[in-house]
Amino acid sequence: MERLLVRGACPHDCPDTCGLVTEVQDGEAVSIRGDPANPVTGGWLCAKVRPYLHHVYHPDRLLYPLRRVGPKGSGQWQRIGWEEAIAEIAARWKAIIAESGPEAILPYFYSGTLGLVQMTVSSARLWNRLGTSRMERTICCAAAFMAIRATLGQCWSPPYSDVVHSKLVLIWGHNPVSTAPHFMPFLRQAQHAGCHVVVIDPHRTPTAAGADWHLAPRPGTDGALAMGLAHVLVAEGMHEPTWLEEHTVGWPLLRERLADYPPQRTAKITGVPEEDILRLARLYGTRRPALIKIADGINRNRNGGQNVRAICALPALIGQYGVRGGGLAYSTGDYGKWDSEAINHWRECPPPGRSVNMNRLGAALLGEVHNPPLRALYVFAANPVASTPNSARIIQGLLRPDLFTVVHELFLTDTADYADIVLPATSQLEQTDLHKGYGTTLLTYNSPALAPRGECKSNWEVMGLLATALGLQEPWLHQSADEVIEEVLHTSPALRGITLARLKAEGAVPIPLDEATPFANGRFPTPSGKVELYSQKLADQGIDPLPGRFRDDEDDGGWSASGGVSAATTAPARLPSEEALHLLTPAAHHFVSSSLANQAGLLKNAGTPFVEIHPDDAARRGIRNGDNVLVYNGRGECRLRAVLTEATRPGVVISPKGRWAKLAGGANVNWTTSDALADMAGQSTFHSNRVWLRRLD
Ligand SMILES: Nc1nc2c(c(=O)[nH]1)N[C@H]1C(S)=C(S)[C@@H](COP(=O)(O)OP(=O)(O)OC[C@H]3O[C@@H](n4cnc5c(=O)[nH]c(N)nc54)[C@H](O)[C@@H]3O)O[C@H]1N2
Ligand SMILES: Nc1nc2c(c(=O)[nH]1)N[C@H]1C(S)=C(S)[C@@H](COP(=O)(O)OP(=O)(O)OC[C@H]3O[C@@H](n4cnc5c(=O)[nH]c(N)nc54)[C@H](O)[C@@H]3O)O[C@H]1N2
Ligand code: SF4
Ligand SMILES: [Mo]
Repeated sequence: MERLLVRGACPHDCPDTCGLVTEVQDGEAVSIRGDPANPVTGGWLCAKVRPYLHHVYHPDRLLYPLRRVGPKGSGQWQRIGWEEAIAEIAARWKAIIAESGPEAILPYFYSGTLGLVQMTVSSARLWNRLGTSRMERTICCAAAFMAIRATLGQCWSPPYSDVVHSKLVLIWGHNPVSTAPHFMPFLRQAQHAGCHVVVIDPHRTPTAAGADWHLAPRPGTDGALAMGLAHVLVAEGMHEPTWLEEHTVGWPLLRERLADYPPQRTAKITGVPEEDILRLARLYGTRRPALIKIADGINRNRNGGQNVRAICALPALIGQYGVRGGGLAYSTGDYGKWDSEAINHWRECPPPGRSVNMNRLGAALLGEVHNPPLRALYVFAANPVASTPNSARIIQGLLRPDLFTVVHELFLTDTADYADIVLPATSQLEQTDLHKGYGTTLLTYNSPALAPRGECKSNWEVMGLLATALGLQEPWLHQSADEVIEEVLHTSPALRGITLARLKAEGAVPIPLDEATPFANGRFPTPSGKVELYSQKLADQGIDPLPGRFRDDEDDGGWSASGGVSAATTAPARLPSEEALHLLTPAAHHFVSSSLANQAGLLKNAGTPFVEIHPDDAARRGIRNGDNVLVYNGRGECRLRAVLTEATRPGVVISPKGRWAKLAGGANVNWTTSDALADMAGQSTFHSNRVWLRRLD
């Protein structure tokens, strides 16, 4: 009997990027566990990925290409061969390119895998070479990235383990118990050593429950809260004027704006009592090192960018950037950057195609994008019907008889249901890749542990087949996965000294960093070399160069959206806005977006799809604990079980993202979410969402 241990990397959209060790016997995976040699993974996997072999060997895995035979969305398929599938796609695309140009084709992808080969390069090279429309990757963290880069120059973050040096941690709009579990042991260690942990989140999450103090502001008001804290810091002389003078740009201007945020007014905007604002400011002004750890919850609303900008000002006010255990932790995404030319090969491609914002997929398919209209869609590593806002419009777009849709997937997802051709994808255990964590500073190689199941192929293999069928000979469209990795390592100055051989031998390899603590040398990679509280770069783009002025965050519930398509069939007519509730749809504990949300064991643990509602809000609507409720607005509706709890603020209801619509009565929360864009970077605004609730009999 042959027994092998194969090292890999978790491909999911999770900052931890765990190392995996798969035990393989006679070609079958028999166990999987966390790599004990990976310093972040520490030998354990989260609850979602521990049963990963059920995912790999799931009876519903797609194993062969399929062609639609019934009407779109009818679920009638015919098995076809790869040659036939690829020939048909190439023929359709060639005709579309000849008639309408390559921009009539849109690739749509996001976070099924975060690998260099199977995501980054697979979403670039072939599409660049063809000159198709480009997808703006804005569903998740675009506003936060733009805000942080504008302020600090780069998205750099300290390692998780540095939190043991913190004396105060503000976890702000982030739920690491679910979304960055390997941060938690370090946080607990810090708490044992006397670190004070404050969670700022409208929801009493498991992370909040384990903190010393939980503050629950109104959703979307974090920027005002940050301005209010800054106001108190200055009013009480707890700021660091010398540091501000030496290391920042725009402090006098920002200081003027703080006048708008005295505690009383801040309390009114945020719903946080005045005395709590004072207490938090005093805590932040006096307990150091003080770390602010944010994630993406706070950037998915209409003021997402400016909210993050305002929070970024706080560590500057008290001189905490560059201090071990202090500063800001968000993403390590800008460390160890891949060389862009190696990823894209732009120099050998036609001029880049136009951009299409991924959050506007439904609108784009329904005519917002024209000249030429979108005629072909190629979806891979994404499940937009379940995970992209305003799902009913997306489905309406996908039902267009003249749209040619290909979906490359492991499963027949809510999106694959509307494809013309479905292609079967390999799982992480069946493919080669390289992963750079966005919460860690490690590079982890993923060796394939198993032969592909059925006729599954990886994203990059399919790109090669399509290139051949389209007559594209460039060698960089036909490299093996290892050749892609070698090219990128070789050309990326930030990854000096890291070779494929080393990655294969060592598992997780640290990215070389100039400083152990970001900004320790006091220089910031902005145009001025300082923290840009005032950002000329933003001003040049027509964006307010200072934080502190926020848009009206009122979502109208989609009732009056121009061209709005409501799927709300059983809902009563529009209700008064006083009865609207603010719906937040954060991460589910047991799934990663909609990935893994078809695993029986995880579904059992997650329970019936639910919405948390404050008992006062429930009473006013005659809703009792356990009732089935209709959650609806002008965009659409879904059915959820009511959970009455004081874990949410009055006026705010909470239901996790990620459910497969077809396993949840035909719709999930994204039937209600808005496809309006935020104040920066075309960011999604999932959390600026007003809904109405009604008890179902
Ligand atoms: N288990 C699990 N892990 C995941 C994912 C998953 O789906 N499940 N998704 C992955 C992905 S794609 C991402 S981007 C990350 C996201 O990681 P996080 O950002 O940590 O996850 P979220 O749950 O989306 O948002 C965090 C918190 O923000 C809160 N929040 C929402 N709006 C506001 C607001 O206006 N102000 C404040 N202060 N808080 C607010 C929510 O209540 C939530 O508790 O997690 C990754 N990890
Ligand atoms: N309401 C609400 N919705 C949200 C959010 C929210 O906060 N609220 N958060 C948003 C965020 S942060 C994100 S990042 C997006 C994520 O949205 P998506 O990127 O669409 O992620 P998933 O829904 O997990 O879908 C990924 C799909 O990729 C498939 N897949 C996995 N690996 C591979 C592979 O190697 N090849 C191919 N071809 N397919 C693969 C999986 O089977 C899965 O169906 O969701 C967003 N949706
Ligand atoms: S989802 Fe995150 S915590 Fe879970 S195994 Fe993957 S990287 Fe680790
Ligand atoms: Mo995300």
